[in-house]
Amino acid sequence: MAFKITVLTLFPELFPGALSASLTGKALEKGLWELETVNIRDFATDKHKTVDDTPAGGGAGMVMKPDILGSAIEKALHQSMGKIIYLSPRGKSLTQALAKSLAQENHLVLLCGRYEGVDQRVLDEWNIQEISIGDYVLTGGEIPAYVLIDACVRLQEGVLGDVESLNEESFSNGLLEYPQYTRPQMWKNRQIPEVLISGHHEKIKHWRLSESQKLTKERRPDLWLNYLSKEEKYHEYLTKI
Ligand code: 4GY
Repeated sequence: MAFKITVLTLFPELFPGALSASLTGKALEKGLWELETVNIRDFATDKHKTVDDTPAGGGAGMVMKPDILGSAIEKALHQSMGKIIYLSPRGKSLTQALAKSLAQENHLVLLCGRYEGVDQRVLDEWNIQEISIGDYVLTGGEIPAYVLIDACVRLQEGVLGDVESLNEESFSNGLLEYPQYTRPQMWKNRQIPEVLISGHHEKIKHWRLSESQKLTKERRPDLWLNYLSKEEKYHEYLTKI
């Protein structure tokens, strides 16, 4: 059964959007994943198609109405107990590990908020998991939905070619990617590092690992400490005494 994504949004025209290009687009055409959009506005019941209202207790902006969202969610869940996710800066961080776990679900239902967000009772009613793509505030959940979908779709079987699949190891080892080069060998007086044209595969492997470690140490001390504790703490300890 193909990996199914249902996006609940006020802007269904944004999908598949960027996801129709390249590997994710090819995979969609091949039926390796399935995309369904539900237009939240279709469930509005008044003649103005109202989907939002002012916040209880006062304050700026508008809140998405629970009754309308509830109908949209019930439609999305017809015949499938999909996992519902709300994209929000309050959520737990989207990591490669979380993407791997979500990629194993059969059906994800992604709720995209706008304005000040959705009525809390909707999140409580379905015990909806909140996921954040990072510590910044966007105008809606649609771009975070692209991000989550892309991260999960590329993990589906058959989406990446063999060559790209091998490369998958890189973030999974907890380190940042080593620098990549291609021809020409000399460009603007800059050479490709000698070792990479040596044809010496062991030396290349060692160079890449050490570049990955150096970059991770410099740029992402958080990842570096985690890497050390997982794979090297014991070794580090032995060499220091
Ligand atoms: N950051 N990670 C994010 C976001 C927009 C108003 C609630 C984020 O996931 N989502 O900034 N979302 C807001 C827009 C409703 C979500």
